[in-house]
Amino acid sequence: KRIGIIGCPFSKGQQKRGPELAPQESLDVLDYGDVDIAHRKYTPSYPRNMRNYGQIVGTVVNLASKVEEILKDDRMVVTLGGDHSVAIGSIGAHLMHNKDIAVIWVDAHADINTSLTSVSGNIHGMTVAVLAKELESYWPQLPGMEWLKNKLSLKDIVYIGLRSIDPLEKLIMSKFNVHAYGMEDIDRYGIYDIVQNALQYVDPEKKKSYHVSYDIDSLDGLEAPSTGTRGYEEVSISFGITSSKLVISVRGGLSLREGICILEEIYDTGRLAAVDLVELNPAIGSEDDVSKTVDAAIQILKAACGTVRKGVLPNDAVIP
Ligand code: DIR
Ligand code: MN
Ligand code: MN
Ligand code: MN
Repeated sequence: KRIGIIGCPFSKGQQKRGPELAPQESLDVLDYGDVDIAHRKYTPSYPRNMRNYGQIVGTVVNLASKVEEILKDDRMVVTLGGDHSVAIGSIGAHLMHNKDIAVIWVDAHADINTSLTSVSGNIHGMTVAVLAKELESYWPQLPGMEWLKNKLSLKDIVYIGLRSIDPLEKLIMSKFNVHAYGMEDIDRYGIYDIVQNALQYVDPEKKKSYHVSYDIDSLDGLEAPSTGTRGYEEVSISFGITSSKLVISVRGGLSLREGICILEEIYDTGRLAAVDLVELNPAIGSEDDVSKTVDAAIQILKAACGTVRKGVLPNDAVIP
């Protein structure tokens, strides 16, 4: 298995890992370095309600050309974020390389807001909508995104692990019949069956090139505490005549084992071409929290690279 690894330390601090992803000698991992982060500020036609648009446009273009280079070298691409906006670049490049892709979006969130539906203005919550062919007419002009010619059809994406969706995101998903498995579906059917169903839905002919976009906040906060938005939710509480809004973290995310299972099963298809690992934020939490979260990310990436938990036989060895 040949792998190309690329760092895109956009906005949330740098995550550069490489050697620890090569647990088996059969792995050939090449580090393609880090993407240049753009510092372009204001563009005349800066779209409204899209924070840091100029930097994001500049960065994803740089990332896209690296990702294309790795795919051309016939390696599986591992993109280490960075926040989830980097998937505009990685998935955009995958689509340029091969139009026939299937995206498995593992996340607490759907990231399918447009600039007009987003409450936060954070572009990491808009990534899927930027990429989606069906949503093109719902956007204003997006200068600098013209390179994104082959868009993703919403039929070619499936979500796993959702637990925090904005009402207008839900409206978009139901209008376009976007296939999604929430935490309750995983409770009901178990992660193994959910993954098999997801793959059957998104790639019935078993020929697509898979792109897994893995947001670490899909994991429960106990497993991966160092991330920016662990499925945040606003609740109103009232005390007599006064009421106030409180932002709470939505508990009840994926276990690490469920996360590992998703990648193991997709690896088993033999067609996993690209993985993004995003939203790991070492600036959040204690040192312990950070190392726990990094460990979780590494286990997930190892599964994506074909690690078998019950072990593999060494080549031509005999028991001494
Ligand atoms: C919310 C939160 N839906 C937003 N989204 C994300 O800001 O659009 N948090 N992705 O990680
Ligand atoms: Mn996300
Ligand atoms: Mn998320
Ligand atoms: Mn398996």
